[in-house]
Amino acid sequence: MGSSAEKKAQTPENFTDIKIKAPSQNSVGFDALKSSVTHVLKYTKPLDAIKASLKMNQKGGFDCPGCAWPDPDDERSSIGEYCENGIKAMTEEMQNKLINREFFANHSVDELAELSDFEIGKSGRLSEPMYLPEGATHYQPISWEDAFNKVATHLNALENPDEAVFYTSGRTTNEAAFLYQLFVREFGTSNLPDCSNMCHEASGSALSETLGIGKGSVTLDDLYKAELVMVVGQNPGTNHPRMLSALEKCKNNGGKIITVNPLPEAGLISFTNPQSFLGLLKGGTKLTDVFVPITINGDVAFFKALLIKLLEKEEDIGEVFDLDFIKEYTHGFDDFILDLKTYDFDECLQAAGISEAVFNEAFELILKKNKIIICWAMGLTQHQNAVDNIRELVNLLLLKGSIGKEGAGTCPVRGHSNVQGDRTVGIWEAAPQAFLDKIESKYGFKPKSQHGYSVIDTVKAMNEGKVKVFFGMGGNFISAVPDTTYSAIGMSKCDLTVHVSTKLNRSHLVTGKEALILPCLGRTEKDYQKTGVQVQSVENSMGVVSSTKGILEPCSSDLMSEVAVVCGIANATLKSRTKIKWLNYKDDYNLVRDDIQEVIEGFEDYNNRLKQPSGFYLPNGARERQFKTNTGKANFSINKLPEWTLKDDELIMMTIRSHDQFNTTIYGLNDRYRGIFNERRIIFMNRDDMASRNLKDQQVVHLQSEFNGDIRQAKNFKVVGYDIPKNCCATYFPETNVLVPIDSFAHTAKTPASKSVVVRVIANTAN
Ligand SMILES: Nc1nc2c(c(=O)[nH]1)N[C@H]1C(S)=C(S)[C@@H](COP(=O)(O)OP(=O)(O)OC[C@H]3O[C@@H](n4cnc5c(=O)[nH]c(N)nc54)[C@H](O)[C@@H]3O)O[C@H]1N2
Ligand SMILES: Nc1nc2c(c(=O)[nH]1)N[C@H]1C(S)=C(S)[C@@H](COP(=O)(O)OP(=O)(O)OC[C@H]3O[C@@H](n4cnc5c(=O)[nH]c(N)nc54)[C@H](O)[C@@H]3O)O[C@H]1N2
Ligand code: SF4
Ligand SMILES: [Mo]
Repeated sequence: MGSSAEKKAQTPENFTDIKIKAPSQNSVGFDALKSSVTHVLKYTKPLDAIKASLKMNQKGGFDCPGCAWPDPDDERSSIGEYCENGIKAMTEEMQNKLINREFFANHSVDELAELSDFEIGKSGRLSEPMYLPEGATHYQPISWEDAFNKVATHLNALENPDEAVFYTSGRTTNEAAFLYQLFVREFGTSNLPDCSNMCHEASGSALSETLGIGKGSVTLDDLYKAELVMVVGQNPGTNHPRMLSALEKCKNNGGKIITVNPLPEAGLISFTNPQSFLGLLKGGTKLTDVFVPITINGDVAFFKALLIKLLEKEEDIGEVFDLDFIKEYTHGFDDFILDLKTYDFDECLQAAGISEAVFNEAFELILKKNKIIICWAMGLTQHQNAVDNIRELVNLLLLKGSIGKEGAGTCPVRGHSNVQGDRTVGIWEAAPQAFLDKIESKYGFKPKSQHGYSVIDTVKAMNEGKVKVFFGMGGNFISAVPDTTYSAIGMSKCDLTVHVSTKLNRSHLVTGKEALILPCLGRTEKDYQKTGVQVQSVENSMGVVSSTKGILEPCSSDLMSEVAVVCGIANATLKSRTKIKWLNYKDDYNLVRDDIQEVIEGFEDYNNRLKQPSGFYLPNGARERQFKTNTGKANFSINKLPEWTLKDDELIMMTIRSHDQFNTTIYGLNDRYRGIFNERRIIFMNRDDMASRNLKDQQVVHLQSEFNGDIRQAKNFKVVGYDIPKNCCATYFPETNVLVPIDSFAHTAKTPASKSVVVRVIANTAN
């Protein structure tokens, strides 16, 4: 009998010898160049890396496998359109080591599970399909055909198609994602959870309701032209580094920046553009004009305080609100104002945890500006009241008429490089009926209308024994989802777990009774099919669809493209009952795009328009002031302050990314900007909170979270005194996912509340 699923799902609790320095005041510059070069030399063939980097994010090249930040529409830098973390994402995929049958013969699943996520990732690229039979300790090789038949046999043996779940992570291209959801719907379920459920789902939900489109409204050009950009709950210096160049351009054009974050993140305070020689000499541009050190989940309170004061000024002196816009384009203004008047400014300020002086500085910047962009990411979406957070910032934009005009609007900054595109082409457990009707009329089968499982629903259904087959198209489900122990128990109840992956990860080790690893091509690699090397497409955070084409030879001849995997499995599973010629698509991806253009609005002439060097914009109603909401107008909304009652010994914890990881892929053990080196098991704490608990720097503690009476525990973290508001603390994801309660999620959007986990810090008396 091997280790339990719960144990295998845990990251090891040992320390790696921490070094601490003062946090940086500046981002990028020479250190970033140094870090990328070190990475390239250590893990790849440097010549390939240079060749690939010159094609990354270039017209006709491949799309960076990192985040979803857009590329400029017009000119692209010839030195390179990428950042330090783009290079790391690329080199992670291009590793010079391969994982093959010998590797798996030499290492049992239990043994691999004892490695850290960093070590697992550095084992190399998956290079051939592998199978873990029931009761076996080691994975063994399997042919592609047998693997497809195994999946088909399991799927066809289910009593009900809803006993299968098909997860997607956001790297999957439009072509693969469209076919995947088509297969799943023809198979008979809408169980299509995706990483978006844990990410920007709350943004989609709030924006659809208020502005009629679940995506942001701005373009890159708008950012350059904004008078004011607010960056709220986002750490672009690490997670969307090239956004800093856009912010720099905005500043050079006279724009101002307000940053709202519990942490003074280096990237936002000041930035040295590595592609600007002058910038390197000058030592950087100061980006943030006003830093608002908000308490975790204090955002509704902060925005309300702003709204209250704006209303006062409007009533006093006028010309603060855009009354013409409000009259012509919005709904619910009077009710919104009535409700706003019931709130007390001082209470809001206190709940936001900021001083009146800081508030006034931010307020003065906002008061006179009419071209405002608000950017946000996980700091707003991963709370129980995440949808309120976003609806409240929309209220501010509506009062200012800051939507649907140049230099103004909403900018939810998306995570994975094609997470937005996946949703556009139908990866959605709650797809709109109009989309399902289109599928029916095109393909002649009736997709299930009833909504399927989201991520949270999936984990619960697994635990209830309702899921027999889990299929993951990319991603690392077990490490990404909340409540690791509970989730691992659920996963182990499945009969078959399947992962289409480029790299080994913990989800391959926490399995159902049987498991399959299906290795696929990455973005950088050429996708050879019958009609030649295939082009695919992706959509970035600003709704631009562009092509991506790999340029390197595949790292192994036994890899398949995601498209080919979907076609193979669909063909093996649906056999004669399908209405679709699955195998044709894999020979020629143009055929997939022909279908997409028939089913999804905005993709007219897809194949031709994809040839345009910068791609094409998808339609966006909010950008045109056409609000496709239930009222036909942009809706004001009424949002309450969250109610927090922390007990004396409790803190609110946010689980965040270090500078050296891409989600669950750990590039290295440093968090350079925050001054942490060679350690991930740390907790950032306010020094007063440390003093009141008698905790010293680097002291070892255990963390406990309590939710609805259940206690969850994570052992061994080193305390790091940091510039973070009182009663707040921060740890890295995924080490502390074990503490995030499965039932703590955003109302209506079900995004896990992984930025507001109530914890107790318990000194380890053994040290
Ligand atoms: N290099 C790299 N790039 C990435 C990723 C990666 O892991 N590594 N991940 C990708 C993905 S999938 C995503 S979704 C994005 C994530 O991008 P981010 O959302 O920037 O990532 P997080 O580290 O989760 O950071 C959240 C930020 O919100 C702040 N914050 C936390 N709670 C609150 C709050 O209550 N209020 C406010 N105002 N701020 C708060 C934190 O201090 C932190 O600065 O990045 C994408 N890009
Ligand atoms: N506590 C806490 N939990 C979180 C978050 C948080 O902030 N805090 N953030 C959440 C967010 S925003 C997100 S998006 C999720 C991320 O959840 P996921 O998307 O599931 O996780 P990743 O770590 O991005 O997935 C990495 C794996 O994807 C595979 N992969 C990489 N490239 C490709 C490819 O091109 N094709 C295929 N098929 N596979 C590939 C590799 O095998 C790699 O191991 O995690 C969420 N979980
Ligand atoms: S900003 Fe994001 S998409 Fe652009 S190069 Fe960096 S990681 Fe890649
Ligand atoms: Mo994400």
